Amino acid sequence: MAELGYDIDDIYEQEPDPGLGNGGLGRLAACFLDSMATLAIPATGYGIRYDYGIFKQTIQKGAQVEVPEEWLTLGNPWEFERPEFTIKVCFYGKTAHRTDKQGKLKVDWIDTQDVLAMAYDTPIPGYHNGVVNNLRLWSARSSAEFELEYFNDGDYIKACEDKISSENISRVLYPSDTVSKGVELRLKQEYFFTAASMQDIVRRFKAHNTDFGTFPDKVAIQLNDTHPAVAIVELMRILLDDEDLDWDTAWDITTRTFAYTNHTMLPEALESWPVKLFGELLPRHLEIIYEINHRFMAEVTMRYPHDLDRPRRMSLIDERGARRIRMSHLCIVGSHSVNGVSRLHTELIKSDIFKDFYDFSPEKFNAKTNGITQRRWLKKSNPRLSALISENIGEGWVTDLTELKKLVPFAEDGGFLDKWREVKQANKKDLAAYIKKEKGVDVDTGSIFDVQVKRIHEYKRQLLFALYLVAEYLSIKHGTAGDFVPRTAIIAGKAAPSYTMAKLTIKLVNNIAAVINRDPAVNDKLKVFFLENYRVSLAEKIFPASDLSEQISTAGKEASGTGNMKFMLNGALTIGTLDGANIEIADEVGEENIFIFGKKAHEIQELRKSGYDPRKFLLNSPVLEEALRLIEENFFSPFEKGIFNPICDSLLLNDPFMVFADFDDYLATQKKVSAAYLDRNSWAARSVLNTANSGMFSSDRTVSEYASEIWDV
Ligand code: HTE
Repeated sequence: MAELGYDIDDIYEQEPDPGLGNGGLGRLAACFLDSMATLAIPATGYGIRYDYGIFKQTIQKGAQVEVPEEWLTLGNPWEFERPEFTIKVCFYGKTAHRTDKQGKLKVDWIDTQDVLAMAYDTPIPGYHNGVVNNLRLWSARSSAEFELEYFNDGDYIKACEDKISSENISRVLYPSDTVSKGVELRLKQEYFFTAASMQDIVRRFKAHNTDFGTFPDKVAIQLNDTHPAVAIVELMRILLDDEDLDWDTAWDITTRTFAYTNHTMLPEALESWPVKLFGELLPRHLEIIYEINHRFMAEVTMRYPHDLDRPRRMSLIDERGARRIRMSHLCIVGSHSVNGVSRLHTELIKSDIFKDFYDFSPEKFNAKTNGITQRRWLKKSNPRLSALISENIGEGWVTDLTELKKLVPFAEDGGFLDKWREVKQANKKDLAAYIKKEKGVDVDTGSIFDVQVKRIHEYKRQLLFALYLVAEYLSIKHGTAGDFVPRTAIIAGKAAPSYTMAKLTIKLVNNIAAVINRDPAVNDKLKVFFLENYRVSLAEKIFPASDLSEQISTAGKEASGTGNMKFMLNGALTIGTLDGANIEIADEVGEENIFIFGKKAHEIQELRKSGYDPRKFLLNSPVLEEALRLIEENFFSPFEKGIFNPICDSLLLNDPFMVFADFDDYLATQKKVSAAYLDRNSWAARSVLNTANSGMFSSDRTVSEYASEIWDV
């Protein structure tokens, strides 16, 4: 490359991220693909080949502006087009019932409008093991037959319009994380990739097998949340209508094939589709759902004959108001396994949102704590730390992360700790250079790099971090900060374009940053940066350079988190609530090496029940009171008076995420962090212990558990 006059690092920077997901859910799937290939598990990942993945975030006057990212326009060399695997997917139409020659009831789905699914394959190599798995993504193409009909009618323009609209199915990723938008195109996307994938799976099975009774022995399908839930119904349709099996046989095959992972309990994320919309788009599938529900309701009634409310609560159909199909209920009933993504999250789904189902079939429920791939999140993204680790304990950790335990004794080795700090320092210098390039501001690499990177959401409480930064700013201004330990606060993340409060949070952080970074009185002590367009390639620069990981969600809300694990692996210490996988991180690293604060999940529940009054907490916290007042009085918005009122009002009046309830404990814990950082050697030792104890958070461990406990592969 050098001979040709190219710098390989410039080339890397040109490479667009394939941003085909929103946040942790999609990234987890990517880590799983890496682990499945590395563990030599024969597996395929299925999804949509979006023309436009997650939008590119730009910041204008402190606010997020979304721009489409053209990741395919310069060509994508990592994929193979596979026109030979093009599949027809049907929509709309109606069902026709008849009796066949044997007198059996048969159903035909007729007068459909069809779209083609074109396969694009991206090879997923395992690590040094000769295994290559496949990620198969579907792209929508108009179907020739469907066009011809119109062309024959002589309506050329209508035919072209329909061609365009059918190809829109794979045009763009819906950009809200953990919020379900009930729009028809989204349901079309879900059925489109699901139906293509099911046909692909059945075709491959039939190439080598004739007896569908063995289907569950050959095939396991893991549903990544409810987005592909309709796959359960599609397999039933194939087995009943195409393969002529009877209901009980088809249902037994289906439930032994599917397993369901729930990734969140947030009510706004739980998918439900209006029966009317669903029935128009997929009339045959609605009939099958009714039959599944009919039989399931009979079972529930049989089990609890005197409990009239239970069938209503457990029904696949929500009958309150305009009827809707509950996709999570469909997944639970149609699967042999239901799992949560951390220990706490699993306990909560069993006792809360899915309690009735846990009572009904407790054997289905299990926990699979998330993990991350160390090949990307340490070996590739942090080459300096990787080299230091391998020099001392060998390279075994690359495929067995528990090997990192061998680092534990090094936490007491002064010479090693020096080298460990040099690595962190060099990584911080790299990130400082990036920030200087992006923002034009100098960064003190001796300061604590205090980082919160994730989607912007009220439950993740970026506002708690922002209020803390305002409070620190005030304490420096007042001269009450004592010997202040310098901090560089780094925040990044995308807001859903329609999520007003999240976008306003970005604006607030940027405005706070503008004031603080310009104020000479605090300059060598505190800096705040919002880094734009958070994505995997930016994350790879941030984790290796982080000292402190902010994992401050309202307890009970973050199902797991996976960023928390990436920080830990790279030697950052965590400040966090007892939420999601933070609890398991604390268990692994020991309470001396993590900064836990705030109300626990059950305390949050109790506070909610007894009536949370934010003002009570505000009255008892002069620091919080002053920080909030500064925002209210437009100190950070002198030219846009009142813009942050919605934030202040929400925190003050009815905040379901209880920011004020945890503020004082958070502030006190941040003071402990600063004090701890002053002792550079003991901080480095704790940093080593974080990396050393992160072994269980490898996605290799997670995937092995899925393989042996759910898939039996
Ligand atoms: C959880 C996160 C968890 C991650 O899955 C999440 N769930 C969703 N997105 C996430 O990042 C999600 C998105 C849309 C619909 C439903 C759920 O919030 C992987 O680490 O805590 O399990």
